[in-house]
Formats: sequence, structure tokens, C-alpha cells
Amino acid sequence: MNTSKSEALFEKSRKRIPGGVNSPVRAFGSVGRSPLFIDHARGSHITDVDGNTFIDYVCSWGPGILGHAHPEVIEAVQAACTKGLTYGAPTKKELLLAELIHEAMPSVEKVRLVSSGTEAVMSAIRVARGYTGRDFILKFKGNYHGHSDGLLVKAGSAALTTAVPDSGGVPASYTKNTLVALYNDRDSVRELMERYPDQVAAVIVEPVAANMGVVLPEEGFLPFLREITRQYGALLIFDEVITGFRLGMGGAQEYFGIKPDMTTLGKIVGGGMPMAAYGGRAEIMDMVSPVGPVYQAGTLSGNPIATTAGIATLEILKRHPEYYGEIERKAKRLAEAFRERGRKTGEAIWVNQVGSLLCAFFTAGPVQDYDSATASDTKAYAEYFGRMLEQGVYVAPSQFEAMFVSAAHTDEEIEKTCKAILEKV
Ligand code: KE4
Repeated sequence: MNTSKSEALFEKSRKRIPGGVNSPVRAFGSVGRSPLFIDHARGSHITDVDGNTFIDYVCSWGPGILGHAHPEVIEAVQAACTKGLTYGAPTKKELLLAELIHEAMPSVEKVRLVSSGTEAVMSAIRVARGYTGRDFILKFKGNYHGHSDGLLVKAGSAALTTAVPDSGGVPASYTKNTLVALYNDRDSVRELMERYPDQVAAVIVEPVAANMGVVLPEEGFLPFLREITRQYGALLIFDEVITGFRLGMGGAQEYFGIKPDMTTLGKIVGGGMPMAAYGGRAEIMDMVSPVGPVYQAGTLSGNPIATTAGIATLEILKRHPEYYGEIERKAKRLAEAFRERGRKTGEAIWVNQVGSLLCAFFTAGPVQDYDSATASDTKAYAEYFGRMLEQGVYVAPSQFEAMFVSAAHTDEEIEKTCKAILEKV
């Protein structure tokens, strides 16, 4: 496969952009290859600057649930652009999107639109502290909630693969209020809540962990978090940046039947444009300026082009509830192919899959928390990544990410991918 143009661009980009990328995981560091520079994408495919085309299972890390460049979304965005790109003033579309979010997730009685998942989580944490008057935040090892200072503690995603799991440049004083428990380990949560009974403002959790690969909540874990936060007067924040509109229109809170106090959203909610959101009970969200004392603002918050892309995406998903069953069926088919490979070759492969989210861990498993996930053989993963790329399949360039199936992936492409998974078996 010729990647000379990507390599040349990477060489130049590294002189102007740290690591040649605007987000670390894109550098292909943990798969030991030079990253592909993408020229365009359509449907289930992406094409790099050398003209190589791949079936894409990164889907831009989640936004691409409809596939790339969905005609209706593009048409809506193009029309919106002719009316101006940003006003810095309220628009009808922000209200429409807020209504769509509330309709899908009734727990989100009020919502603020922001420009990234990091900003959504950072703001939600501030509101939780303002509402409760407490300082501590409890997160889970291996959960990633964006790169705000206080949460870069035992984070997931690329922070799992970079040399320093807890980021440089973050003063210890910024993380002294962050408590870290173990995912799926109730005792670790109970112990911290009992130790700081009236100091925890919120517990923030990925209701399906998708930043240490995909790790599902064990039966009862989420209801336990709902109960213990109520017991101690802490808020429960579901970080649904990945699961929101991914596991269904109602996200993980609908899928698992849990009502969080606050929710953060990103990715799909913006339809691929820079937009995210945080929200929750009205009495909590009324803490936010200009109504309440918690300040949060943003020049491009609720941007008219981004809200157009988000509204178009959510309206298509609303019109096609059958998409969710289809993408889950296809994800199950891929999961089965990985398991078949493990059975036939004896390779240690453990697969977690829920809805259209899955991850093949190169370890015997079971994978149900940070330690079992990070026991995976990242060298084996890198070899798998290279094999898939050579066969025209683009998966996450890191063991600790998710594989995403979109409504644009055809059964034929799923079967081609299964064949690639089973290559040389
Ligand atoms: P952003 O700031 O990247 O929009 O969102 C941060 C975030 C918050 N919460 C969860 C559960 C997330 O998964 C993310 C971001 N996800 C990563 C992929 N694992 C984004 C990819 C990247 O960092 O380049």
C-alpha cells in the first residue's frame, strides 16, 4: 500500500503541530506506524491522500453513526452556511436541539450546548460543585472524560498509551479533589464515599466504558452508583459523550434504565461538527450563569452550523429507529468473527460488544475493568491493526479505543471485514 504522500505530510506537519496531529491518538503511536492523512470520506469509507480507501470503523471516534457525509446532513449544513456561520446570539435551532435532547433523554430537563466533550464535562463538574457546595469528584480508573485538568487522573483513551498516564502540567493541587475508584468494583466506591461522606459533589462515570477499549458495567453496578450517590447526597453524572444516541436515542440511561442527575453529550449530538452538551435537572442547571452563580460561556456555543448538523442527524435517527437494531446485529457479527479467530488460531482474543460498540482485546479475558483491559497484548493489537489496514479496513490505532459500526456499513462490508479478521486462519 503506497502511503508516501501521508508520510511526506506527516514529516512536514510534525514541524508545525506537536506530533503532527491535533489529537494524540491520531499519531498512530501505539501501532508503530505513520498516520494516514485523510482526504475525504463518504458513507462507510474513508480515503487517504494516497488514494487508499478503507472501510472505516473509527467513524471519527463516534460521531459518524450515519456514516460520513450523509446527504441530508450535508444539504442542511450547506443551506445553513449561506445564512452565516455564527452570530453570537440565540437562535431557534438551539431551542430545537435542546428539545430533541430532552425528548430523547427526559432526565435532561435543561441543557447547555458547548463545543467539545471536554468542555461539557468540565462545565458539568463545576455545576455539580456549585450545586452541592462540595469539592470532591469521584471518577473511575480508565474512564476518560476529556482533558480538563482535574480529570486527567488515571484517564483512559490516549492517556492510557502515552508515557505519563497523569498529564504533565497539571499541578497536584488541581487533582487533589479527584478521587479514583475502580470500574465495576463497588467496594472501591463504597470505601471512598464512606471516607468522604459529605465531600463528594459528584460521581462521574462512562455508563459503558469506551476509553479502555469497551468495558460493560456489570449487572447492578450502575444501579449501585445511583443508590450510593443518593445515599450520600452526591450527584450522578453519566458521561454519555460516546453512548449518547449511540446505544439508542436515549443512550445508556435508557438502555440500562438509570436516571442520572446530569448527563454530558458529544460526538453524535453534533453530527460531526464541533458541538457537545451538558444538562440535567432544571434545579441543578439553574445554577448556571446568567440564572445562577456558576459561570460558563462560549463564543461558538450552540453554533448555528453545528446545531444544524446535530438536528439533522438526530432527526434522521428518530425517523429510523430500525438503524439501532441493524448496527447492533452487524457489531455482533464482527464480534463473532473475532471469537472464531481466537478459537481457530488459539490466539487470546476477548471481545466486549454492546449495541454498535465493540472491542477485541488481545488477552484471554474476561475484560471487565482497567487491570484486565490493560493486560492486553498491545503488540498483538498493533500487528492486527496492520493486517486490517493492508486489507482495506481502518480500525482504531490503539487497543484502548472502541470499534464503531454505522448505519452506512453494508452487510457485504461487514462480511469483507469478517474475512479480514479471519485472514490466514
Ligand atoms: P472531546 O473533548 O474529545 O470532544 O470529548 C472528550 C470525551 C469525553 N468523554 C468521553 C466518554 C469521551 O470518549 C471523550 C473523547 N473520546 C476520545 C476517544 N476515545 C476522543 C478522541 C481523541 O481524543 O482524539
